[in-house]
Amino acid sequence: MLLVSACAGHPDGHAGGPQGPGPRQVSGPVAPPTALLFTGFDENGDMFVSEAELHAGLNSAWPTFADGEHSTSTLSLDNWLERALGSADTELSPIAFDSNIDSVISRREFDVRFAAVFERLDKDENGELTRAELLFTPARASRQSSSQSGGRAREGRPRGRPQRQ
Ligand SMILES: [Ca+2]
Ligand SMILES: [Ca+2]
Ligand SMILES: [Ca+2]
Repeated sequence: MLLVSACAGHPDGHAGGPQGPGPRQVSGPVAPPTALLFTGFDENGDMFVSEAELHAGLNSAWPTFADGEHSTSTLSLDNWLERALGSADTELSPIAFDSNIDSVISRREFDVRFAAVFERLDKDENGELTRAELLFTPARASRQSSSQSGGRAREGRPRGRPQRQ
């Protein structure tokens, strides 16, 4: 099934090539899906995302997808997250939001989850996110001990998109 396009044109055959199908090496910092969403909250354009801007952003986002004023279905949230993040994200998955596991996301659960993510990203704890704080520098291919940030013990995770399930 994967062979369908291989015989289409090119008699000189570009099959394979030196680069191969492996994952692309990323050497510099990258913006994770969360960063895409958070930078969009920077309403005054000063390149920082303050807590006030986060709340304002969540306030305006909520009615665009939620089924109700105070709660929403996980499906609606999931659809919105997909648009907002452009990719699945374990930290901002519907499951991560639903802290009481009732399959409904309350407005409070929504806010609490984002506040937690904001706090984690705000490394210097000054109440606003810089672009630098939103970036993520992938660990080198070599194994690194996670002694530095002391945060999540998730080393050995396969490269590529993070998935919990
Ligand atoms: Ca700002
Ligand atoms: Ca819930
Ligand atoms: Ca900060």
